[in-house]
Amino acid sequence: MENTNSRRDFLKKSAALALGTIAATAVVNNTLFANTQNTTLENYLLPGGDRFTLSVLPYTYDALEPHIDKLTMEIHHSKHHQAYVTNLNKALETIDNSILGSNYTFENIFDKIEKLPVAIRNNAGGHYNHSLFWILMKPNGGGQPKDKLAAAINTSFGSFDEFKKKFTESAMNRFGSGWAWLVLNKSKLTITSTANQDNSLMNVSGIEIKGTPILALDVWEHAYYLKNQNRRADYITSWWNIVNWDAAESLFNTASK
Ligand code: MN3
Repeated sequence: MENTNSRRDFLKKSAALALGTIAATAVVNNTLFANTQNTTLENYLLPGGDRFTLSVLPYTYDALEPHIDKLTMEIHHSKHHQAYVTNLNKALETIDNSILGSNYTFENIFDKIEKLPVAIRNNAGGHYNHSLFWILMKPNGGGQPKDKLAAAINTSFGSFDEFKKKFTESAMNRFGSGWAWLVLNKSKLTITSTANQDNSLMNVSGIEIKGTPILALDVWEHAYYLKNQNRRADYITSWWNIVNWDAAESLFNTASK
């Protein structure tokens, strides 16, 4: 019992620490969930009590229609994402505490990922990546970023159209299942992609570009197959209409501080 209690205590502490370390989400707490019931970041992306938890989306399952259909959103969130959360919690029960110590934040998990079982790599990645993916979409999104992110994209890629073209190519060229990313590393914006549920925060070989995610696109078939079948290009075209540039801007501003 003592172990259980102390584990719960340190997870609570690590949740508080993570608020500072997963900088990407700090602003999200105050803005993106403002109109939802489940407004706390702790409920969304961090361990709740002694468990990671799946939070509700900041919009309804049909809110992204016609670009992403209701059934896809429902299965993607309530089945696929839930499975990553469930399996992450199971996998964390099996590990030697000397690896993560008392710090169960994503930052620490991703930093030690090479020493952890592959189930943690897949499921912590799955949980984190999807949590970002949801907040980086919104009804009536799309268009272009404004302010500092727009300027940084122009500096890095020449123009928004050139950025969009390169990001789309990266998402199209990811063979099999994975993600396309815009990441920030030392004030440099880069487009990259990762396989499976890997991401650019993971400290492990095979991650080409390290950095803080600013934009995330899931290109697993489960993200589009019901509506688009094999047509990934159509899904990506649709996705540009629902990108939440306010969220991306928040992530960029936090990461570039
Ligand atoms: Mn997915």
